[in-house]
Amino acid sequence: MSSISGMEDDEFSSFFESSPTLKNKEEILSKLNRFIELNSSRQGGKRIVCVTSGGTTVPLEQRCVRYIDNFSSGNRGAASTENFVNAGYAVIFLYRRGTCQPYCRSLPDDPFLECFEFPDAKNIRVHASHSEAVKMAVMDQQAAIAEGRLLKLPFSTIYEYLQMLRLIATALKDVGPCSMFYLAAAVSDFYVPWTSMTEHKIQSGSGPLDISLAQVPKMLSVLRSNWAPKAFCISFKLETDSKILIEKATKALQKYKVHAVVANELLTRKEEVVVVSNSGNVVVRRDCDNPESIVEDNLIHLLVDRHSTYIKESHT
Ligand code: 9Z3
Repeated sequence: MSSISGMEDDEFSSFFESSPTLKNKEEILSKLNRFIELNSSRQGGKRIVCVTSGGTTVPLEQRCVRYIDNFSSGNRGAASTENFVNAGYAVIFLYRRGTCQPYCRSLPDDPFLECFEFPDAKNIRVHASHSEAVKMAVMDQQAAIAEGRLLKLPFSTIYEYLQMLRLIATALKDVGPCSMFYLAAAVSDFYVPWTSMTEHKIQSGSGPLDISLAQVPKMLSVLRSNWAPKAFCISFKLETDSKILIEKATKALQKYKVHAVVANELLTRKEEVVVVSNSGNVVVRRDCDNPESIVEDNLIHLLVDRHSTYIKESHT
């Protein structure tokens, strides 16, 4: 008889077997191992968090022209990464190419075009109005990377995302309870299996398009049961209908046995989230009196506390 996690393993094996191979797998692995080695050898042992950020794409053609996307600007992941680094964590930032990056919040949307000016043909300089923001962004990001506290790994497709997440989880296995997964990426629920995908661009001449999407195997189950069973694991639940949000988050908590589910509604996600866990639901808000404050400041504070308790309990 196959167990539930056995069935999930089978689903994942066939998902991975039919996935296009991850480009730069060896390079990613060597960066990851170096980063984890450096951080685990720090005095007192270092906490390492994998922050996922941005949406995964589902290609419709192997030589992809069209794809389905999942909404996420990457703001949550980027801001949370900064907060984790400030709290002393080493962060593996697994992000969708082109989405928000840590330390870039105060920069304009199009930094290259808006931040710089040419006093003459040979020189380029930062516009005075942006110089403080650019200085801070560059200094903070360079410091985090130079000190080995930030490793940035980009993905685009659901295939890349799941393969990279598995690599990270497997590499973090020995870090045990000191590792954390903070899964803020918006992950596709449905996809076109690579083997049944057309190679060339779909032609529009033959009328309406019918596509059949398969269900993406439930990554959370296998992450919890096999890939990183000792890690502290936080997942996210996004809904647009506030009436079902908490119920769906509670179901996810029970089903996947994660340590907490951060429930958020699309329209209010920057103002408040609800942390749903076995110890009850906690509403976390942005500090309204401070215009600089973001909800991630209070959220990461709470999760770091919970992680500390988890580490202590794991040692007893
Ligand atoms: C989230 O719920 C994130 O908080 C947001 C952040 C994507 C809303 P932004 O990137 O937004 O700052 O613009 N992420 C998880 C979304 C998701 O797809 N969750 C799945 C679900 O709700 C479970 S993995 O079913």
